[in-house]
Amino acid sequence: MGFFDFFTKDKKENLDKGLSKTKENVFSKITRTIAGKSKVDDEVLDNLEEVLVTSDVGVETTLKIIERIESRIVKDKYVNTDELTAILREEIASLLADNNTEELEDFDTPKDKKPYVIMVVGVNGVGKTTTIGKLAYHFKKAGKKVYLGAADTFRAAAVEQLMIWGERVGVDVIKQKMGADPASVAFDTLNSGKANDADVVIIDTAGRLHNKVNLMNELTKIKNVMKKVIPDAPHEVLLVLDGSTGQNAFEQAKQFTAATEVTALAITKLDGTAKGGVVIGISDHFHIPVKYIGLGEGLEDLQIFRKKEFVNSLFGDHEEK
Ligand SMILES: Nc1nc2c(ncn2[C@@H]2O[C@H](COP(=O)(O)OP(=O)(O)OP(=O)(O)O)[C@@H](O)[C@H]2O)c(=O)[nH]1
Ligand SMILES: [Mg+2]
Repeated sequence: MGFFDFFTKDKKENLDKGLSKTKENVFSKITRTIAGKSKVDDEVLDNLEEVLVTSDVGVETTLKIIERIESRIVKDKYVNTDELTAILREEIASLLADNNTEELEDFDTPKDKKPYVIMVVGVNGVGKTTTIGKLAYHFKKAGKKVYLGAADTFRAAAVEQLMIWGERVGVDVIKQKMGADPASVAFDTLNSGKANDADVVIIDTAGRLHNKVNLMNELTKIKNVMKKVIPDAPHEVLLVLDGSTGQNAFEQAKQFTAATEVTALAITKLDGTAKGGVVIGISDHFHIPVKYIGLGEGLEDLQIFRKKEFVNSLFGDHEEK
């Protein structure tokens, strides 16, 4: 039985809706930039640079985009301001494609890794537990057996929150008492998952401990204990970032990836923010794939990040607003 998560009309609408604030923000700024101008000249480029930086794309990626547009102007001699968004869309898509990080086709896991163990990390409040609930839903929908581990034992409500998601989605949650050793919860979850033939095990972790060193040590300890059950676990360390914090999300990604091993990124809360441009900067900068984007609080509001669709949604169909 195959399940393919194609980019359907529903998903496109969900993506367009989720990114609408960012899109409005970018377009209104671009419109101002080219007002009364017919040709893309140095002044338009300077303003465009400012538009991208203030839309949270980040300086480094913005400069790469501007350079690409400059070479395009050199090649084509004259670039009309009408073509600017189409060119932006093409150049950003091709820039992101240059960063050859893997892109998921659907919610699937490698056949030779069963259970496939995902450890979810990130600072408090970024959307880890919510993302786990949505992931469990999507994996289950794809025919996978899912086990969740409530290894955020730091907060009383954290275990309960994961239990609620487990019930809502209809998957098993392994827990201990609040204050229990998170590594021990992870150990139990992997054991249960393994014994019950689970396809995916997802471990929730605390985002807030007494300090950052504690947090990193804790994550290392959880990882080491997992290996006692499944030697190559965790197969994925998913760092969750809150996209609505813009450049802060970028900085957090830098700090986290420097302090611990991260193999995938999820950027949440893109709905309701105008700072969605940060996804472009993060996807360009890090050689760690952005795998998922969060577009709301509902189960369906998690999408696999597809570079081209993302850029198309952000810079496409702007006339029909
Ligand atoms: N609008 C919106 N809200 C989201 C999204 N993802 C998470 N949230 C909300 O963000 C808040 C925090 O989410 P949690 O999943 O509890 O975050 P966490 O990282 O587990 O937090 P801690 O357990 O405290 O570390 C909740 O109110 C979620 O509903 C999203 O994609 N869009
Ligand atoms: Mg949580």
